[in-house]
Amino acid sequence: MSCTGRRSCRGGPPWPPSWDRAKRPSPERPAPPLPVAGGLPRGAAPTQDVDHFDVSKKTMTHTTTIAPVDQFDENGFLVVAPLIGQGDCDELADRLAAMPEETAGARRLLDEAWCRDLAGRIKDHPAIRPLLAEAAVAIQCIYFQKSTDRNWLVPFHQDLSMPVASRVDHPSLTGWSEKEGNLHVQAPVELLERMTAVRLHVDECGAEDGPLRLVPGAHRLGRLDAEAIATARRELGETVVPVPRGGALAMRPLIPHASSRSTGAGRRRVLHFVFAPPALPLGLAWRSAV
Ligand SMILES: O=C(O)CCC(=O)C(=O)O
Repeated sequence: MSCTGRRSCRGGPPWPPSWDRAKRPSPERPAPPLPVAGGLPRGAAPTQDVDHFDVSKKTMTHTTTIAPVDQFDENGFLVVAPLIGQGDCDELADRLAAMPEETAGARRLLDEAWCRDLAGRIKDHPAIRPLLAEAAVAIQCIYFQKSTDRNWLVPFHQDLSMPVASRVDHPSLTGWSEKEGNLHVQAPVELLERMTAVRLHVDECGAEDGPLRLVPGAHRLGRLDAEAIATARRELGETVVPVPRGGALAMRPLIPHASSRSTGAGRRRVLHFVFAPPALPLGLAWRSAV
């Protein structure tokens, strides 16, 4: 799912659209560490306190860490690892291997019963549920495969389009397009802010396997055109996000992201699920809602 004009997502406000809402980086405020979660139930305390006794110094230290759900809100992404087990990964790898080669890049995986089951499991996972909108549904699953034989890159963009059942003419609904026979429209920002993508990695994805690069915190800036994304990258920096096999990268569709070609020998297979609120405004309906 991506902005139709990847290199130029026009229509965004001029920079800085909501600079006061984003945290301005400074030399004293280095880029945040890569957020990794093991799981936090909905309603848990926003911070976690850890007491630690240092035997050699005979002193007690007290550390307060930011809860995963708050890291997700702040940075716009979170690595959840593991999300599924190694046996599950083997099963998924067999399933994907049995699919026609052209399925890679396909956007209609939710038509498959196994994929709908998997979407349900992901949605109910205790580390994922707090990152989703209330009563969220899976609206799309895209299969991405990258390897030395099938190598590609994606420049920085935001994911703005969503698959819907039928066309509704309304001045605030723009960017209508058809992808693989499915109608898509660019979602209003208020909806995009409540959507979550969960990218499940079937293979280990290291720095040389073409992982996503993200601009932490820039999901709070609304829709950005190419120039505003470039400014955000300069101001906020970018983070390369490796993900272990069976882990997932949860991210807001509005976070600017890119990925480079793979330079390694591995294969990077990803199932990219998109979760959204169940009801749509303006008389729209989801193409699929699981
Ligand atoms: O998987 C990737 O490397 C890129 C995916 C992407 O850009 C997208 O889902 O919009």
